[in-house]
Amino acid sequence: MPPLSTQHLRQLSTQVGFDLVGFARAEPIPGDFLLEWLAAGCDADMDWLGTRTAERLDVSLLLPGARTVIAFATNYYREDPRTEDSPIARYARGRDYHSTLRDSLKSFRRRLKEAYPEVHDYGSVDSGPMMEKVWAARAGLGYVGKNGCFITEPLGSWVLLAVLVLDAEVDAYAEGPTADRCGSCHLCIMSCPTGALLGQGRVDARACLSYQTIENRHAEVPESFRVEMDNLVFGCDICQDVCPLNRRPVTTSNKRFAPRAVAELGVMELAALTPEQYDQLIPGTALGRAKYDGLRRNAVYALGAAKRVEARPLIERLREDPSEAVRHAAEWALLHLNP
Ligand code: B12
Ligand code: SF4
Ligand code: SF4
Repeated sequence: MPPLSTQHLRQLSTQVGFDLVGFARAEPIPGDFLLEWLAAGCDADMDWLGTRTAERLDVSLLLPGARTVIAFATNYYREDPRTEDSPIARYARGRDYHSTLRDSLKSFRRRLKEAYPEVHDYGSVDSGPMMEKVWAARAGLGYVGKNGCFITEPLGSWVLLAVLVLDAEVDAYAEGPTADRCGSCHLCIMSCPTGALLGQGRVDARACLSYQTIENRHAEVPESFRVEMDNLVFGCDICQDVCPLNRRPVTTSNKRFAPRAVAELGVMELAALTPEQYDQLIPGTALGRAKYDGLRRNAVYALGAAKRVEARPLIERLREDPSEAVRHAAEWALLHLNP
């Protein structure tokens, strides 16, 4: 089969709503980045990251005869004065990005099938066994900054990634990551409140407040981290907010990223969320990953960390909450409110 035209694939990518697209040869990924990170325990308890490592490092195990990996990036930044102070990370304020990117990927695959019925593919958005930042780097969309995020020239790091493996060649491949623009800057490392950035883009998830507020919904958040959660309930954007390469964000026109009503709530309202409000506000967003009790636990920590004395009656009520995590958080927050 002759190589597929990257010009044509770029057109399809734009038609389905991706902002950036690039092409990499489907060569194995050197194991050291992932294996050393796992061996050091940086995955915390996200055990799924340590499974299927062979596939993560070699996409031909996911798609026999893999030749090309297409990497896509979608801008999610949206200026919105009503939600600028939201304690929810920017990427999670609108519709769940997984469904937004999956819908684009599905449309892309449909068009690909129509144009090239003999080509097979394997796609992934976030949860698949693929190292998306590595593929985005290889496909020439940008590079991994010291903040561990993937940084593009036109859109900074306010992008989400998706990848598609093909068993066909394309007519042009990227040369690899774009030039590292961090230089001697280390603002993100200095600003990370919990020391989770280890240098060279490595992130220790155990210390990252994104992990603690989203993935760690069972155990308590370590005490030394709780005090840093004063306006963080779901995810953390600190190391992106301080990055000079994010100083000129571009507002996306994709309405799916428009902040939803939940992003207008403050920490106090999130701590007081009722099950009915949860059912009304959360489905369709990414916030469901933290679950009802996880979100409220985080919000209660945040009230304690910010010493919000006006929240005392609410926190006292939450000491009797059916959720153990919320009760514990309330006990801690009350201690913290006391002078
Ligand atoms: C596990 C995970 C997390 C964990 C661990 C973070 C981490 N950096 O590993 C936690 C829960 C902490 C997390 C947090 C966040 N995440 Co996350 N996460 C992932 C996930 C599922 C896997 C990442 C992984 O494989 N890590 C293992 C390490 C070893 O690999 P790595 O991250 O790729 O980093 C190494 C390599 O890239 C290598 N490298 C760098 N350049 C190159 C070049 C080449 C050629 C090669 C070979 C290697 C190489 O060096 C890096 C350091 O060792 C990806 C989705 C996916 N399937 O890839 C999303 C993903 C990385 N997350 C994403 C987002 C949005 C976030 C948050 C911003 C959310 C938030 N606001 O709270 C934060 C950012 C935290 C941070 N500073 O990085 C986006 C990133 C978008 C972007 N622009 O970077 C992704 C890609 C999801 C998506 N589909 O868009 N996340
Ligand atoms: S997301 Fe927050 S806690 Fe995690 S590395 Fe960045 S600044 Fe640190
Ligand atoms: S803050 Fe500085 S060091 Fe960190 S990612 Fe941005 S440019 Fe690189």
